[in-house]
Amino acid sequence: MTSAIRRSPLVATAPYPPEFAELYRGAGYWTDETFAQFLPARTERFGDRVAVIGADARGEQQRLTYRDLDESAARIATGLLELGITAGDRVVLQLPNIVEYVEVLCAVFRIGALPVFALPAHRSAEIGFFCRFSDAAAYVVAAENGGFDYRGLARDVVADLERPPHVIVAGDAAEFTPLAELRAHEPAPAADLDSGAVAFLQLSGGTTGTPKLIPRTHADYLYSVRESARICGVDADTRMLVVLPAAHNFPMSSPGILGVLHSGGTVVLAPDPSPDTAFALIESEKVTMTSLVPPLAMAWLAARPRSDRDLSSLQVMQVGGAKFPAEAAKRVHPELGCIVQQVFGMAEGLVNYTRLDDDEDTIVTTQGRPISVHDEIRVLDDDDRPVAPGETGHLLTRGPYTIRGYYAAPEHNSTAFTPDGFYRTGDIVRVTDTGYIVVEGRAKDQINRGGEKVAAEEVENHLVAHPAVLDVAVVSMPDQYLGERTCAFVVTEGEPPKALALKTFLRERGLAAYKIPDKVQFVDAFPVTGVGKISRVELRRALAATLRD
Ligand code: AMP
Ligand code: DBH
Repeated sequence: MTSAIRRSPLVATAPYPPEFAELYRGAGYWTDETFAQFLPARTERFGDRVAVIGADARGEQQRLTYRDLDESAARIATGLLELGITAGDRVVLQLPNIVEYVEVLCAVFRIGALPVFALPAHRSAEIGFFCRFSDAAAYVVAAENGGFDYRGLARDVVADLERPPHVIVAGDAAEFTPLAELRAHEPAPAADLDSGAVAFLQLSGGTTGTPKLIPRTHADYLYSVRESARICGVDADTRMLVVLPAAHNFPMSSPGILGVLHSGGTVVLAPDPSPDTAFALIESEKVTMTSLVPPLAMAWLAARPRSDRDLSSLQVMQVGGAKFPAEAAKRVHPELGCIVQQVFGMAEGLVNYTRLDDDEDTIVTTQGRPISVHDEIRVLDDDDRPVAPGETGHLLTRGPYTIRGYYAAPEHNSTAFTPDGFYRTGDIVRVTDTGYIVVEGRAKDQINRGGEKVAAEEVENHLVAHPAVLDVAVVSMPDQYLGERTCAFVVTEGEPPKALALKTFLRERGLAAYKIPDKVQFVDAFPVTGVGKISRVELRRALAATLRD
């Protein structure tokens, strides 16, 4: 076992200014509740109700009541403390949609440690970065999932780190610490924490060379969770199917797993996102609600005529993460029999919902309106001047649950936020006369692959490490199914390598599969303007335009 290492404390960058903290507390938005006490408090109210249904790491089907979940979390909490992991330490969580995800999440919260939310798709490049950058004390994985062995990934990650984290494994742990061992303890009490403190680090889809981590506080996130649950009609009778990766901000908090647990409802974890699996679970567990990205919603629409499953319990299908075209949104109610709710959100904060009782036109053609009257929305032109009402421009926002800065990224923060604390979302929007937001495009250098975000610069940095590559620009290309896919324009030294060789190169560098370019296009040189020099931003735009023609 790794010896206990004292981890550096988390330096909370860019906290909310005191006058705003006072405003949000005064309005009752921010309370004293923390994620350490969240589950114990719900267990007092909802003890015998079923909290989570799903498979465990060994593929056994589990149904945990609130009391079961709280008991597991409390025992695992002691196990974590015994390993030397304490309040404020960072714990990289990389678990698929299994019940252990919710147990470990609640255990980490209970001791006041900070989850860092990795996705199952991440590989050594991302996980190594999260561990190093957050100085993680622990890294939690499932032994194996979807044909991939996460213990092998853990070996690669640990071998590369100066201060390796404890590796904790759900399922067969090999040489690492089994999660089962952590459970074999007496329950730990819930930590007493300040609700204004950072509760976890969430991931941003990012636009920069390295991923950005998002510090969210107990008070700000719980406010968004409570209000989301209210807006989306979540209550103790809600049975939510979690199809998207559970650690993603959307299925976690909009209103997601946390919104359901807040309300005493039941979370049903889908082991895979296929319509067959989802339809079977909707029928057998009488699911009332789910959240999807547009390509999955399209797949459900396409699969419905072939399925005789009873989906009549499903009341609400939320769709977000990328723009859901109106033509598709229109089909949901007639073909699936449920209300569609558009969700335009970001892990940095701001979340917009169409309301369940909005008229059809609003639901189908807009991406919703903000959670809070204190969500401040600015739509600005390229020179940071407000556009005329209803005109299209850059969306900036500030509010009671939107961060004021990324974790430990002062330089990036100086451009990603205005001096008065507005977050530059990079989204191009217009606001309707009823205050609803319509997403019209994007200014940031990101590819949105059906809800999976890829930062152009991150992929470019990996590609230029190839010895034959002189220069590279990664851009989006339109795609019927995903909305967008990734294309890398590459200038090489001498004879270009095979596209496949470049993709293999990226995979071997440990980049998540969804970031590997869908297409590699070799060019002799990049287009230049009359001045002979163009910025990378313009270059990406020029190249993307050639794919659209
Ligand atoms: P992230 O900052 O990585 O959490 O990703 C949030 C981004 O996803 C937003 O800034 C948008 O670019 C995009 N996004 C999320 N939901 C929607 C939606 N419903 N329509 C269009 N874009 C969306
Ligand atoms: O795409 C997102 O990041 C997102 C979408 C919908 C999100 O973070 C959210 C809702 O909370």
